Amino acid sequence: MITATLAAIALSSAQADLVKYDPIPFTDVRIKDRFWQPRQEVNRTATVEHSLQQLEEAGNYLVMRLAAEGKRAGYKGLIFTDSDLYKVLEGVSYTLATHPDPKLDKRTDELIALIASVQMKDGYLNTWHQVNRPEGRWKNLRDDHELYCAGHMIEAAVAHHKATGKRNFLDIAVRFASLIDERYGPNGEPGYPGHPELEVALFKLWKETEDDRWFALSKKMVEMRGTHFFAAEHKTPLERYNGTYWLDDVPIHEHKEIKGHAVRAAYLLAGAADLARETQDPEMISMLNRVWRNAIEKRIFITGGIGPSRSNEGFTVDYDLPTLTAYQETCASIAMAQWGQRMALLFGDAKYVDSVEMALYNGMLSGVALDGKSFFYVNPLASQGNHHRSKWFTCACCPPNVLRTIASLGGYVYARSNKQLVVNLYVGGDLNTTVANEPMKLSVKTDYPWDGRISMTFGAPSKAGLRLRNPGWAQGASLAINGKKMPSPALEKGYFVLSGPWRKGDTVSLDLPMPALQMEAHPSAQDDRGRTAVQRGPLIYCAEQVDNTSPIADLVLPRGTSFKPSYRKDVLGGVVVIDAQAESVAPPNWDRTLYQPLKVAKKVKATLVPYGYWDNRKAGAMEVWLPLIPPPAKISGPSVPSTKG
Ligand code: FUB
Ligand code: ZN
Repeated sequence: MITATLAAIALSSAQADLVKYDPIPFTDVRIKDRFWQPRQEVNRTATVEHSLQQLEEAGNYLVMRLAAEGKRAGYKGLIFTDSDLYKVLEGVSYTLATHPDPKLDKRTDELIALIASVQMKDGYLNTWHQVNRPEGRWKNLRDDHELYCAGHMIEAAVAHHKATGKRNFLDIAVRFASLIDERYGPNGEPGYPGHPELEVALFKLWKETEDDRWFALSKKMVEMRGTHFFAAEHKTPLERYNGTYWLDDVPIHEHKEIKGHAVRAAYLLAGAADLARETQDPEMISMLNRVWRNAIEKRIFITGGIGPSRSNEGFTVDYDLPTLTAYQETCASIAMAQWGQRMALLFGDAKYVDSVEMALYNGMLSGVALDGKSFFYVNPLASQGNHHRSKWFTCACCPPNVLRTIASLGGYVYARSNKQLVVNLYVGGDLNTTVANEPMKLSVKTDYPWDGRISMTFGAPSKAGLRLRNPGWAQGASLAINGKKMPSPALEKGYFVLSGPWRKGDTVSLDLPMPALQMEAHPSAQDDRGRTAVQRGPLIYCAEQVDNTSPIADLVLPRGTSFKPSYRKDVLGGVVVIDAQAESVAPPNWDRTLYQPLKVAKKVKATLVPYGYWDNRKAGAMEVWLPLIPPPAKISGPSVPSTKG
């Protein structure tokens, strides 16, 4: 009895933690800075066209035509190829929302008409199955990605509806969702996607249409997970079933770690966070907290991405954070940002935004070249000079994911409660929205993340309070209102809390000191042991061969060395470069030598650039984690015999 009472108290305290901020849509945020604006511009003017062309070359339109014509041969692409087209259309819709473009709008409508022509009478739509194996429809939810593609279609359709007000895409999505609902909804048979994604998509569809069917369907998909449906589907005896890869190993409420396939895991957790926001299910809330802690304390790369291993595109064990072989799929960084964003809104705690920021400014950004036309799928933290971006991929999930994320980036910047504006990211530009049923106009001047000074000026009077994120990396932030320093501003859950009212022209200035920090990893992270990474603000830096005369492998960055950051217009389109006092120690040659004088380290300057910008110039080695002292030489040859016989 006492135990039950204690459990009830613990559960209701989980609910009490919920704050539930609402996101402010990216369409209310105009980005005008030196960091994101150029990226958004390239995204809109280069990546969109590039992607539409790559879809043509990859066969995405061809397979739509084949399916529309009822053809049964000639398919090109993977089983989830439709999702690439949908993600591109989602990204395109976001650009249409901020930059109306009649030509692009027409092209989009033509593609939507093509998609409509594929849809079967009952609402089904999946080119791979329609062409290759119509009889295999819904037979293998674990692997066949029908529900995953449906999810991406729904997200795209919602984005298109919001951007254009047209229903042409939304109607297709609703028809398909209705079919899925009839089959797998609350009154249907068991089943959930092998690759989560549909869960978050249905949530968006619910918000857009206010049709509760989509909420109930998403809820079922999240809550049923872990009932070993895939074992039943594949007739795998339970004693031989390991559902970890699909997060189907334990009931959803019981997860303790982030595990399995990285993108699947973070998309599912994002869906669970959406659901917990509505149901306030204390066990779901506890699970989210537990798994978040495991992710942040033991499994995330310093660059904000997740998933160390190529073999399962996902997780292995705690602290497995390799550098050269880090997988860190671009989609996984994006998925992490999506999950973190939902956690931040749900719990109203700035610590979640720290992770969102790291994922967006590092892991995600490295996924795309500065010209917006080539991409990383895998994002290692070290390279011997042979890892480069590609124009597209056979498995092309990452490029369109970057496209849609950059196009809608403004959506991560602000949130609101019924009486406060929450500033999560510091991005120069204008906010034009409503908070507490009043207009909220803010003009933000900053050179963040190159500089930590931010000045926010109200363009209209407002009674709303302000919550300004004090990033986890920022020590000694200072705040001023209309030039008058606030001696000790209140900090709550990582936010500086300021109350209104504000007059038009009032200015709040925040100064976040941004020294270059030498970071170290938990000693259990073997690959980072004895090494240091450099972080300045939210940016992780790396040494690239092109900037350095010493071979990258010989560079040593001693503890407490000095750093000189400077904005360099001529480097990578304009970035803050960090010059560091480093040493260079070439590995000794041990051929036929047992002893030799210790090599004297040469003092050298090492030049570091933001990780998100690497591999945009001459190919060469790259390293995020540099040694603090010369690492022991790798040796080959006979080892010392054991004295124990
Ligand atoms: O399975 C669809 C996508 O392809 C996943 O999200 C990526 O990891 C890649 O495997
Ligand atoms: Zn991907």
